[in-house]
Amino acid sequence: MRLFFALWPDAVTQQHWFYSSGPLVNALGGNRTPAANLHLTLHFLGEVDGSRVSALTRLADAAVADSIDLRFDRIECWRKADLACLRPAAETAGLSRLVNQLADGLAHAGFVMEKRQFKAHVTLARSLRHPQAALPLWPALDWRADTLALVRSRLSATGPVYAPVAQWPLALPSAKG
Ligand code: 2AM
Repeated sequence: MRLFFALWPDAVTQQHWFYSSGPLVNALGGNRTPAANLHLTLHFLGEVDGSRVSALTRLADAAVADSIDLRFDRIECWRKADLACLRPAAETAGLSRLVNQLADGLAHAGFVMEKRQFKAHVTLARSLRHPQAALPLWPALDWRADTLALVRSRLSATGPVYAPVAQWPLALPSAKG
């Protein structure tokens, strides 16, 4: 099955991102990501044998971290990937830590890692007809990411459908003693 690790927003957040970015994204003329598919990928794993899923859940158990505060303040168009995405205002130490912890766990468990450099983003649309330079998003979208998910991607007649197969709560920093 095709799997990836992601920070997974709740349905209300997905809807909020979808509708508040609508006017800007529609002007780019691409295929929009449905609200229910919006997420922030941490590690794309590709095809994984079902027998390896427990290794993934174990390494995520070990990597679980604090919740992560992000502020998305712009929409960027990435020419090479031909997509438009939400981008955070700044790199977040907590996010890099979680990405690195998962990377260590994946390497240790023998998973082949993606070569591309991690750049936090939420893909809003693909196949853009009118890409533009970065568009400021106002008001910015503040998000406390509190759920790490192992997500399955399946192809349907209308495009990919993403569904979390396992989730881990990220504790609030104050919840730690
Ligand atoms: P993207 O939005 O930047 O394309 C599911 O496909 C998720 O995994 C998407 O968020 C996608 O990122 C990410 N991903 C990373 N590498 C990928 C790859 N080689 N093929 C498909 N998706 C990939």
